Amino acid sequence: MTKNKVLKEWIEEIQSLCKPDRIVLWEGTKVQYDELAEECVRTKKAIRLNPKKRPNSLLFRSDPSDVARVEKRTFISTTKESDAGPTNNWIAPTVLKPIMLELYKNCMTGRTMYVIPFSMGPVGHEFSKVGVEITDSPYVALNMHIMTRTGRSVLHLIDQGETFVKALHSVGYPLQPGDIDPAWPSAPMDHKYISHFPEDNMIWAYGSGYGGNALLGKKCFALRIASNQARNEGWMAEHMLILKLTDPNQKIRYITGAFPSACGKTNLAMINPSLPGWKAETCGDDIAWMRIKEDGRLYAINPENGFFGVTSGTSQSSNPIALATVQHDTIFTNTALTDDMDVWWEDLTPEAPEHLIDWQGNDWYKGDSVRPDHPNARFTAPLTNCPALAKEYQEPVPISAILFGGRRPTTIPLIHQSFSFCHGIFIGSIMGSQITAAVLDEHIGEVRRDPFAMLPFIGYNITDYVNHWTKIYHMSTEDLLPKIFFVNWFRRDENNQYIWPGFGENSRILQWILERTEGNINYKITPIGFVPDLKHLNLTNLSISKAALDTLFEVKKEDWEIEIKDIESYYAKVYGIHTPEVLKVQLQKLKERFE
Ligand code: GTP
Ligand code: SPV
Ligand code: MN
Repeated sequence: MTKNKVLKEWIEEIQSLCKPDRIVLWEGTKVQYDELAEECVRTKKAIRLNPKKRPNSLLFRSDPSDVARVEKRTFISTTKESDAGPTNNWIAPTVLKPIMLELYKNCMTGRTMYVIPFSMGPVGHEFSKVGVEITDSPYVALNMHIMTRTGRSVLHLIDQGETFVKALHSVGYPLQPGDIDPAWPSAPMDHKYISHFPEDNMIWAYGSGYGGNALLGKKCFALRIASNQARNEGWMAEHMLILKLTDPNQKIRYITGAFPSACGKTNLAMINPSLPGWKAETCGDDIAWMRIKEDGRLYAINPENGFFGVTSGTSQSSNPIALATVQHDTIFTNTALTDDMDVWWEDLTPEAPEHLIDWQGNDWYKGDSVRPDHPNARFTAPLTNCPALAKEYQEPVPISAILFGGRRPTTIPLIHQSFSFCHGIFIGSIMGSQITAAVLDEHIGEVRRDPFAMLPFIGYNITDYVNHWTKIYHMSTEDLLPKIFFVNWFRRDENNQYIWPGFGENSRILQWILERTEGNINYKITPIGFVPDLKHLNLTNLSISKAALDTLFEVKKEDWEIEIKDIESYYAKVYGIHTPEVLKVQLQKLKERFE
C-alpha cells in the first residue's frame, strides 16, 4: 500500500485495533468516487438526485442526534492542562487515550476501512500540509474527496518521506453478523469524542459522522492542529474567507474575513456585488493559512478544495453564485427532498412546494409548523464548481484588509475600522456573536464571545494565541500589514428585523473598506474606531431610511458602558492574570476614549 514505514505501521496498528472487514486505499479517481457513491445509493445510505435537474448529486440524511459540531465533546489533549488553556476541554493523553482505545477496539467490525491520504493546500506547495484520514464512513470518504486534494499524488509525497498528520475516525457502530446497518450510524453523545493530540500531530474522532466532527482535514486539522503548527512555525491558521475584489478601475485587492460559524463567510466569499463595475471572485470560504512573506506583506491561501456550506438562506436573490455552485456534483446533507427528486431548503424559493420529504424522511406539507430542512443542512461541492472562483485560488495572495464580524443584534455598528493593527487585535478578541445551528448547543441565539471567530478552533492556550497575533505584528510593519475592520450585517430593529439588506449590498461597505486601506479620509472618528462619513458611503440606488442608517452607525455611550463592563469581566474570567499586554493597553485606551 505504501513505502512509508510510519504510515504502513500505523495502518497495521489501526487494522488490528479496529478490525475492519476490508481495507480500501483512497486513490482519488473519479471512478472510485462514482463507485462508492453508487454503493451508498444501493445500500440506502444516500439518495441519488434527479440527474436531469442535478447531475451526479446525492442527498444524505443524518441521524437526528448527529447534526452539527459537538463542542462539548471536543478535546485538546496535551500533557499540561495549561497548554490547552481555559477555552478548550482538556483531558490528559494518559487518561483519554485508554478510554478511546477501548472504544476503538473492534469498532470497524463489519465495515470497510478507507485510508485517505490528503493534502491541505495544493499538493507539494510550500504552504501545504499532508494528512491521512482512516475512516469507516463512506460518507466521510466521499466528502473528503471533495473537500481536500486526495489520492495517489499525496501518497507519493508520503512515500518519499513527507510527514503527515494521523487522523483516525470511526462512526462508532460496529456490525455483528445479522445486524442491520442504519442509514447514518453514530454513537451516543457520551461516547462521542473529537480529540486532538497536538504533541503527536494526531486526531482521534469517534462516534459522529457529521461535518467538522468527521471530515478531519477541516476544523480538526486545518484549524486546531494547524494553529499549533502555525504557532511553532511563525504563521497563522484562521477561520477566514478569502475574497478577490476588482474595482471599476480594474485595481485588484484581496481581503479575508473571520466570522463565526454560520455568520456569512461563504456568502461574502461568493458575493455578487450590487455596485456597478465591481467584480468579486472566491479564493476560499472558511479557512485561511496566512504568513508574512519576504516583502513584509501578509499572504493567505485556502487549504481546502471544496465548500461545506450552509444551505439555509441560499437563494437566487441572496447568493446566485452558491446556487450555481451546487447545480451538479454536489453532496447535500439534511436538506428536504422534492417530489421530482431534487433538494429544497428554507428560502430557496419564496414559496415552499406543496409537498416535500423532510430531512428525517417523513412527509411534509406546506404550512406545517416545523421546517422541512435542518437549519444546519449543508452542501459539499468542489471549489471548481464555483463560477466565480478566482484563478489564483491555489496561490497565496497578499491581503489588504481583515474583516472581523458576528451576529450582534445591538451595540455594534455596521462597519468600523480599528485605529491600528494592535487595536484590531483587541477588536478580534472582543468579538461576540449569537450561537448558530452550526453547533449542537441548547443556547442557540444567545450572544457569546467568539474571539477571532476561533473560540472552538484555537488548538492551544488562548493567551498564547493572542500573543501570537502580536508576534505576527512584530514580523512586519503597520503600513505593510492589512488594515483591520469590524462588520455587523445582523443589527436588528425594534421589530427584530435585520436593518441592513446584506448580501450583494455589502459591496457598498467593501468599497469603503478598500478606500480606507488607501488612506481615504472620508471617515468619522468615534471612541471605538473609524466609521464612514455617510456623505461618502456609496448608497446610490439603495432605498434605506435615514432612521435606519442612524441606527446602523450609532455608537451609543450607554451601550458601550455595558459592553466595556462585560469585556472586563470576560477578560478576568478567561485570561485573569495572564491577560495579554496588548489587550490590557487597548481596553484602557477604549475606556479613556469614552471618558
Ligand atoms: P460556516 O460554514 O458555518 O463557517 O458558516 P459561514 O460563516 O460560511 O456562513 P454562511 O455564509 O453560510 O451564512 C450563514 C447564514 O447567514 C445563511 O443562512 C445566510 O443566508 C446568512 N447570511 C449570510 N450573509 C448574510 C447577510 O449579509 N445578511 C443576512 N441577513 N444574512 C446573511
Ligand atoms: C463551521 O461550523 O464553522 C463549519 C461547519 O464550517 S463544520 O465543518 O461542521 O465545522
Ligand atoms: Mn466554518
